[in-house]
Amino acid sequence: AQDEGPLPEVVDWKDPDSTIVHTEFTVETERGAIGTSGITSKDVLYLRNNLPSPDEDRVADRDSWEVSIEGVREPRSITVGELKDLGVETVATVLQCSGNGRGFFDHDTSGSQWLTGAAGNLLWSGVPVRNVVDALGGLEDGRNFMTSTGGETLPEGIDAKQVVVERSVPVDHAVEHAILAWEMNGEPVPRAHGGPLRVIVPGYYGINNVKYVKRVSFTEEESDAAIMRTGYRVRPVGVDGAPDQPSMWEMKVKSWVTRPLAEAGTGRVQIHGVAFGGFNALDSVEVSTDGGDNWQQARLLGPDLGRFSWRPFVLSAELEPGTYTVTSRATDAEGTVQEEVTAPNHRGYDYSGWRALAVDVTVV
Ligand code: MSS
Repeated sequence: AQDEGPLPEVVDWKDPDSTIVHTEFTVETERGAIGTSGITSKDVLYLRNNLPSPDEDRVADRDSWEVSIEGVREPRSITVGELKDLGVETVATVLQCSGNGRGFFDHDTSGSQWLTGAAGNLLWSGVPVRNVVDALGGLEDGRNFMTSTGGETLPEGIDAKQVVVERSVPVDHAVEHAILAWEMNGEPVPRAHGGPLRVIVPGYYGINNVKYVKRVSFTEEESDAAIMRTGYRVRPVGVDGAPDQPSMWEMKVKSWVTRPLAEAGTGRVQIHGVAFGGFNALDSVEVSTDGGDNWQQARLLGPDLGRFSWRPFVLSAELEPGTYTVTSRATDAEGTVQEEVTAPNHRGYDYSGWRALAVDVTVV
């Protein structure tokens, strides 16, 4: 893929050689730029914005950023500074855009033609949502969802519901696992990635991880914002989005090879990649060098950073000169195996099929 322009201003500090600029709102990580240490550097992490990020001056005083907490018995606005005294947790999660892999579908899809690089694995620190709920008197009765609203300034003259980034997720999962994060990989969350405060919903697709969050409301119903009601719904090609279709919530089991991608020298070749269980923990990953006829168990690298993290893997293979179709296939802790082919869906969400994710490698 080729850059469609320079890096957008909000991420002009990223590494231009490790990223592919699709649009001013979408920047992808080069497939070979994912390393083997398990955590993705902010310098290569993908960007996906639905709206321009808030201006620098709105986020300059991070601790005074306010988020309104609603649907609890004692609702109120609370600053990041105050949240820091309610508790802290660190979680490693895969952040993956719903549309990651869209470019692998055979049917025409609108939206960025992401290949493998709308995904990263980050360490987030922040306060567990559960602590915030407890501090504000507990949930009001009958709350089924946690609905989070992004803090962007909305374009004028357009119905806010059509453009606002507002997402609902099942309340039980949120109370058990979600955090309100102010730190990413040991630094304040960069503005482009949701600083001063971002909702992190481990195991859920990127869209649910609302950036620069200004409101967290525990609601009876899902949000009626377009992005929730009709957007990010899995539906047959040609069918309109509707609330009764599956929402892009829980991620699937997935893996892909990151190296080598085209050529390798004869002899011992180290085949690298990343694998994750998505909503469930990862169990194992296999690698094939013959397009899926034969599989070998790969070795998981580095520390196990928990259920929602990805794991780099390596297979050391002895390869004679020739051409090899190299791919990987992950299995999650429930025994679900990464799919071979992903069925078409209208918006081209999460292509995870190992056959299309394969790379042809020539050993010379
Ligand atoms: N948030 C907000 N506030 N806004 C926007 O736009 N986007 C989404 C999430 N969140 C948004 C938010 C999406 S869609 C995604 S992926 C993510 O985010 C991304 O991230 P980063 O940091 O990478 O940029 Mo698809 O499913």
